[in-house]
Amino acid sequence: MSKKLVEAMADLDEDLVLEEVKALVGQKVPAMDIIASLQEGMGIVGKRFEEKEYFLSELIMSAEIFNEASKLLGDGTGGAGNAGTSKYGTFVMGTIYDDIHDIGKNIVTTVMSSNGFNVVDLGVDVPTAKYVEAIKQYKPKVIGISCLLTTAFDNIKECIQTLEKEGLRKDIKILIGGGPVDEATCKYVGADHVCKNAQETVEYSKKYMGIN
Ligand code: B12
Repeated sequence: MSKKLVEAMADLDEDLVLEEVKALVGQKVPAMDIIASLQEGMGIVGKRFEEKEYFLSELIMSAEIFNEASKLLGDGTGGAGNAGTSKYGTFVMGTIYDDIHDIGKNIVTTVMSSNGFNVVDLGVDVPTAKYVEAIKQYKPKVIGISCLLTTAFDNIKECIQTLEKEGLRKDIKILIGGGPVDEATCKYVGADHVCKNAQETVEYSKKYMGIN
């Protein structure tokens, strides 16, 4: 973890963030480690927002800085999937309805894609019907639901209950993730597993699909 990068991200010092990311890339620090520092900094931004030290404009700025920094990491973050060209099973991913946060979702989809999964990215604010449709169409082995808002936990729950009612739950694993999501959330919404980052998502999915 780069303390300098965490602090620069938390302080929304764009020049310093970009400078530090470039330096870390130059030192061959893995993209995932750089993302972990940026994510930690975003967590502090969130806390400052909660404490009313930061406002919505700062949240928006943090997302812009994160996206600029991600561009320096090449294939490590951002962007959509590669449906149809992969060697492993299909992973369908979206951010649950009423929630438009997509930075973490994009990192997970890109990392899954670059690890050989066939990724179908449904975008943000995804209604249950879209998950239902995608599962019927793409027959994924694993689906991911991203959620950054505690107020949207009930939406995940509703979505999973609907998948069960429609008989679509049997052969798939449902992963959830996003800042405030934890084991208790996983139990509450009825998901199979919670992942804290993209690498964990890759490892869990490979294990489930029997890939070494
Ligand atoms: C940036 C940001 C925004 C940006 C989002 C831009 C974008 N394009 O995504 C903007 C400005 C739009 C925004 C808006 C809002 N936000 Co906001 N936002 C954040 C902030 C600061 C960072 C989120 C982020 O991108 N983190 C970095 C990424 C990399 O981390 P991540 O998402 O957790 O993803 C990683 C893992 O969790 C995991 N992962 C993520 N998803 C998934 C899914 C699966 C399946 C798996 C396996 C893994 C996985 O892998 C990722 C990579 O490691 C957080 C603070 C925080 N602590 O998270 C608040 C935060 C989430 N926001 C919050 C709030 C309140 C809002 C608003 C309601 C504010 C408002 N008053 O309008 C709106 C809601 C809009 C909506 N309807 O969705 C609150 C939520 C509080 C709560 N209890 O629910 C937070 C926690 C801030 C706070 N502490 O108060 N926000």
